[in-house]
Amino acid sequence: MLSVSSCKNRDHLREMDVQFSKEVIERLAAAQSVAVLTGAGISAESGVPTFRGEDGIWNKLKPEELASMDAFLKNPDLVWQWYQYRRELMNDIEPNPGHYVLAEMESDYDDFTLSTQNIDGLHIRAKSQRVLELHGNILRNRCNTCGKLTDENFPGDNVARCQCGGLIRPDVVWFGEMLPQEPLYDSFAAAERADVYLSIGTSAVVQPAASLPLEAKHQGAYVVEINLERTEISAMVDESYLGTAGTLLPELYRLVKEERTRENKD
Ligand code: BJW
Ligand code: ZN
Repeated sequence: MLSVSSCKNRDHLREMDVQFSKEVIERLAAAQSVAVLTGAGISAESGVPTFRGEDGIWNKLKPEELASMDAFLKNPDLVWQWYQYRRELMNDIEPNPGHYVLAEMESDYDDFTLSTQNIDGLHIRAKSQRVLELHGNILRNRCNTCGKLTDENFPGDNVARCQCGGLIRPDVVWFGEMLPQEPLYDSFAAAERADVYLSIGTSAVVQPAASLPLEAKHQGAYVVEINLERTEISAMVDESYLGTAGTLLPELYRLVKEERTRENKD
């Protein structure tokens, strides 16, 4: 069993040795408002490749050549094929314990907000009721001309066309594009009122999502990061735990529930 120790601003180097601080457990047990930002790392254990880092897909491919409007207009079929390939990769994936524990937390807290940069829909499949998808969803498409959204699946390697004649594109947010207004607004509002903010499996380099944990910190939240490695924000958060989200997050929440039970008995 993991033991509890009080430690701040400390990286925990080996997952099996991770000791969650008394402070994070107590703060989560007492929190009225909790907000979370997830990134590709939380889905890595489900088999979805991350973008950056050791096994990141962008070690081999340049993002601006595929995830931008310029790229799409220059070579729509190539960009379409890239997304068809990634949709295929996602056919057989399932949520993992990291996704499931966030759905459980949502039902335990009165004020809980889950913002994700992921486009894989795994939080929804893990039964999180309200997921603020900041970068869209790869399972949806929309017309590049009239904007019509569709869940229709368009097979094939050539970009599909809308009834209006426009090109069909995945409903994801590319570089240089605005994030959807309402989820973005709600994410910042949640960061501002959070007692505890969790940043899980994100390299925290892509704006504006990467500003959420720091905004939370600025507004007084206790900010905790879980990631395989140190990130851009590790030095600025209250605690940074190194390890896999699918193991550490359920373990952390198990300790929080234990703490609640203890408090109720006292
Ligand atoms: C584990 C793990 C395990 C692994 N457990 N952990 C300079 C300053 C500020 C901003 C900019 C700037 N220059 C340009 C910008 C703007 C730009 C930006 O931020 N660029 C930066 C890269 C510099 N941002 C934008 O363009 C955004 N729009 C915008 O700003 O609009 C306003 C505007 C408009 C016009 C002009 C100017 C301003 C839009 C950003 C859209 C991002 N879209 C993508 C692609 C989506 C579609 C697709 O999938 O193809 O979204 S980019 C890609 O990165 C994807 C992700 O959601 C996003 C974030 O990545 P994430 O989730 O953090 O993944 P990774 O791979 O980076 O990290 C994974 C982490 O997990 C790693 O740290 C691992 O260690 C860890 N990990 N396994 C725990 N098991
Ligand atoms: Zn159209």
